[in-house]
Amino acid sequence: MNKELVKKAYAIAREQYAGLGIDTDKAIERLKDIRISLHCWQADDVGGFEKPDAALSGGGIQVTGNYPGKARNIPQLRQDIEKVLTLVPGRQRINLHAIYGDFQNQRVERDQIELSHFQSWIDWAKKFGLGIDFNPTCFSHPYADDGFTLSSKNEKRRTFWVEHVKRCREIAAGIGKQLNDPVVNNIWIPDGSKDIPVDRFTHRTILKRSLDEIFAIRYPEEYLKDSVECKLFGIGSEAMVVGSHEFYMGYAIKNNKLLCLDNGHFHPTEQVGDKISSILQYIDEILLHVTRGVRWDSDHVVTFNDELQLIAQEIVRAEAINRVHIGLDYFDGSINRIGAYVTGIRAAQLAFLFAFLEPTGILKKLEEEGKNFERLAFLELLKTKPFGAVYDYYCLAGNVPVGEDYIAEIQKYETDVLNKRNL
Ligand code: RNT
Ligand code: ZN
Repeated sequence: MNKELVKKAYAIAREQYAGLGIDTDKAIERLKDIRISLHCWQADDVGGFEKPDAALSGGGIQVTGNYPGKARNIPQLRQDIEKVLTLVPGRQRINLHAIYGDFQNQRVERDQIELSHFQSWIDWAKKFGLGIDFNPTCFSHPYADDGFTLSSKNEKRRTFWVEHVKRCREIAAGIGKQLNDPVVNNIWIPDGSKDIPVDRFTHRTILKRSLDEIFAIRYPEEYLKDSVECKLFGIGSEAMVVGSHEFYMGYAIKNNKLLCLDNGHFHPTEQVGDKISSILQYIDEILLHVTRGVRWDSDHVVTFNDELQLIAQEIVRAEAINRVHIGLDYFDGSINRIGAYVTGIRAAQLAFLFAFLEPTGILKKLEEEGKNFERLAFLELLKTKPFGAVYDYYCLAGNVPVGEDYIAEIQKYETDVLNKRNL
């Protein structure tokens, strides 16, 4: 993109927004503070680096597509993320799953993992100024093949998973200490049943007990933040998911935990954006798993759609940016995976920028005066204001490709790097 044109367009946008009482420079400053946690699992379809390979299974999640160039080892995955970082403005975080440890081609059972397996990630993250977040991996494992982990009635299996998650917390706290930056450790388990169960109650009682055991150890909040993620249904858990919204919301409120809201984990007509202002009345901080469901929890690449806009608007309107951690959670193996990352990250950033550029004061006043046509008209007009020019300028200032220029960069990476991986 022509730099002078980007600057000119920004100058006009700045004037237009100033007319609405919005300072675009300030909006860009606010956007700089938004750190997005990049889910490492988009680069390799949730494969990880365990030996032997943990084939995605027993997890209530599914990746489709077989686009060439998938990262097959840690150097490749890091190389991909490093590329991504050159194509998006701002500073980000990296979100690791336990199966992505640096196991040096050795078999390390999940109840044996240690901080040392993640040391090379910590060193790498430091080099790139990235924060880290973490996730226990309670799926893709023989002990998850009957669909139950932390809520299992099989005590041997249950204690195995309790130990795994305990170790993940210890690792996460260790990472947080080394980086001097809290790590969000998010617990999602696939537990549930395909067909109508008769004993939901006991599974939920067991899950509660497992979580109590896991959280019995306290770690300093400056190093670790614990989060729990609910789900409505998954593949193979259509009839009941043990860790439902009610379950985890109750648990998080009672035990002072973060609640993770994955916007693919609700009924398609529910809006996560609407839930935020309710949950924030009772819970200090939330974690977002930003995704895009198409008809179901399909985890398509995030786009700048109504759902994402509402989520960002509601956070900004509630002045709750400091209480929200933003992570991405999608996996599309049918397109260039680096392109999937960058498109989704940019969409998430754009949603927050759009929210920062809203004249909320004017809109609130109209609402309080009962001028609801005017409110609606205003909201519609905002959709065609030149926020794209502001985002382009942010990219220019951040020294990353502006607009469609990033597409060519990814095409080049595909030719130079990704396609060579298949030889
Ligand atoms: C699955 C959950 C969970 C996973 C990751 C890989 O439905 O959304 O967050 O996607 O842990
Ligand atoms: Zn999720």
